[in-house]
Amino acid sequence: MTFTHAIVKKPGPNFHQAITTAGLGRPDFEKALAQHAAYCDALKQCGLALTVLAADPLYPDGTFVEDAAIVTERCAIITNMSAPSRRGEKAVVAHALGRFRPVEHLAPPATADGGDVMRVGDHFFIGISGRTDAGGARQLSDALGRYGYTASTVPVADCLHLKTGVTCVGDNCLLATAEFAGRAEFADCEIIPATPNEPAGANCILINGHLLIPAVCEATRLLLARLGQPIIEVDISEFQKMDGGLTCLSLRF
Ligand code: CIR
Repeated sequence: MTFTHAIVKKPGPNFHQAITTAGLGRPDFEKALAQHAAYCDALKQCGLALTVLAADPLYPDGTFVEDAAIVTERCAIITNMSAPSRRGEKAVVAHALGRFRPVEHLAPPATADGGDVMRVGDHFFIGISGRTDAGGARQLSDALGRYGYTASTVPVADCLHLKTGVTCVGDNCLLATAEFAGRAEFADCEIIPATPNEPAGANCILINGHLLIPAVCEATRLLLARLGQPIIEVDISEFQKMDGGLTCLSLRF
């Protein structure tokens, strides 16, 4: 599918107060801003027009805008994030998406994060994780079904979100960490096992024939080079300190 737009949100000065389990230290705010700008440039290089939301000090995790919504050609579904500190992030995202798509909302107390939703063709895999519960997955699945898509669930145990460990890198082709590589749920997909010593490398984004991959994942770059698509490396070290990856920094549609 061809994407034309992306929504991003700048990190704010209190970005270091975002949720993290990474143990990689405090992010450097100036560096995060520069990396965010370079990430935006990479999206533009893939042909996307950007809506850039302002940072909001109320939400240190707000830059991880992907978690607030699922966007398809036909609809946007606003999620209900499980982390209490993130629940208020969705209002500004819903408002921005309302310019482009009919907007649906998940009803609490069910929870879901966009990072748990991976699209492959017209099918959506929904991770049941520490962030997305069965009720959230059911509501997402029902809403997607109303717009003509199919969905199924995948248990997530070892990572924050489904897409932390598996992402779509080509037509029906997944780059997957060991947790997901042999899973029956993905039996109909071609699987490229991710490089074990570069777990962050599994979180890539395919945009209009370009592959965005995290910087300093040399083995992953070599692995994906065989797909023959242009590869753009983006350094997101400051976002990785707050458990973020490439996908979570934008909503693409
Ligand atoms: C969080 O824990 O919610 C954020 N610090 C990181 C969210 C990353 N989102 C994603 O991978 N989709």
